[in-house]
Order: sequence, then C-alpha cells, then structure tokens
Amino acid sequence: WHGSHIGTETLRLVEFTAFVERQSEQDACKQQHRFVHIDPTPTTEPPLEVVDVRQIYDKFPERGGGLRDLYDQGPPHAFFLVKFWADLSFPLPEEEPGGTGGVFYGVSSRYEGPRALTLSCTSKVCSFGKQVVEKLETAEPPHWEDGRFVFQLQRSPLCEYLINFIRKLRTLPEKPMMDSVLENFTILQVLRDQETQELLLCVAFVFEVSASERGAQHHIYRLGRD
Ligand code: G9O
Repeated sequence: WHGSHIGTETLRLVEFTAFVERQSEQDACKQQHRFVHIDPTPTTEPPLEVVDVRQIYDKFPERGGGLRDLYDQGPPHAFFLVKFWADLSFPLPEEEPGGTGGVFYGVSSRYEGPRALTLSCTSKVCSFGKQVVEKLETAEPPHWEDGRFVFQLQRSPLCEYLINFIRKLRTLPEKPMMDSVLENFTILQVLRDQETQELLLCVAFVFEVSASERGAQHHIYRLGRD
C-alpha cells in the first residue's frame, strides 16, 4: 500500500482535530482553537516517506500490547507516524475576563472505509515511553455516504492528564523548553474492528510546538521495518 494518507484498503483517516473551545460571553458563539489538525488529504499528494519503526520503539511501551508487539502482529501497511507541530498560541481561557466557565477540550476524528463494522479506538498517552493514560472508545455507528461508510468519534473530551499537560506546557517561556518536554511525550492510537479485533490502523503521534506565526503543522510517515 503506497498511498499519501493514513489508511489501508479497509480504513482511512479523513480528519483529526484536537481543540479547545470556549463560549464567548459577548456574542454567545463558540470560539475554537485547534492544537493539531489533519485535513482531508487530496489524492494528488506524493506517497509517504517511510520511517523505521525500530527508531521509535523506545517512545512507546514495547511489550504487552506495545508498539513492537503490535508491529510483529501486523499488518505492517496499517502502521503510521504523525509528527505534529502543535499550535499552543491562544489566549488562556483562565485569563479571559469573566472567569473559566464554558471551556471544553476535545478531540474529533473521522474515518471512512468500504465495510460496515464497529470501530473501536484505543489511545495510549505515554511519558518517557511508559503509558500514563489509556482510553478505549467506540465510534458512532457508521453512516453510508457517497459510496463508503463514514465513522466518527466526535467531541471526545480530552482527559484531565492531557488538559493539565497542555496548561503546564504553556507556562514554559520558550519553544525549545516546550520541545524538550515534548520529546518524552507520545500518543499511540490503535483502531480495530471490535467484533474480530482485527487491527485496522495504528498511528503513533510525536510532537513539537509550532513557531507561533506558522499555526499547527504535521507530517505523515509510513512505519516500516526491513
Ligand atoms: C502539545 C500537545 C497537543 C495535544 C494534542 C492532543 C492530541 C490528542 C490525541 C487523542 C488522545 C486521546 C486520548 C485521551 O486520553 N483523551 O482524553
């Protein structure tokens, strides 16, 4: 499989966003800031570069369902790496006049594929390669749209660990300090067919902060092993 996006013949990631939102008291509308974002990719993009999965083993648990075990079980073409440059430059909700009310941290993602299945998503947040939070979610039942099934995990609340992590990160004065903290912070997501437990996608996320004027960026790689 040599596409330019995160996906296989069974499941493809269409969109991914982690955001903070607050209700504005003046105009009663929601203001959203995206920390990270993956847009639907045009199919004209070049094929993805490959990163050797062994280079990132130590950033995740290896055994007991960790990255090495998962990759051993395969299928290898379902493994991807995303480097995010997160945009943390937004006014602190806490600093807004009127207090902290109405702040929501969430993640929304969308996938598509040819099979109607029950999609489960496990997320492992890791610090120094050790899992600190694990979350298991099930996508909404898929709906049929333009000849394929669409799966959504909408507005899943970010866990307290991640909210506190982002808040603390933002108190650091310089990008290099934030980046050195982020060197030891990773997230692993595994998507499976809930009934058969077949692994459909495995995505490893690593992070830096974006230079403030550039906004959120990302780069996607395939994970390989010769
Ligand atoms: C620099 C930090 C940016 C944070 C981006 C967060 C990406 C979120 C990926 C999904 C994680 C879900 C796991 C979980 O526990 N959610 O609460």
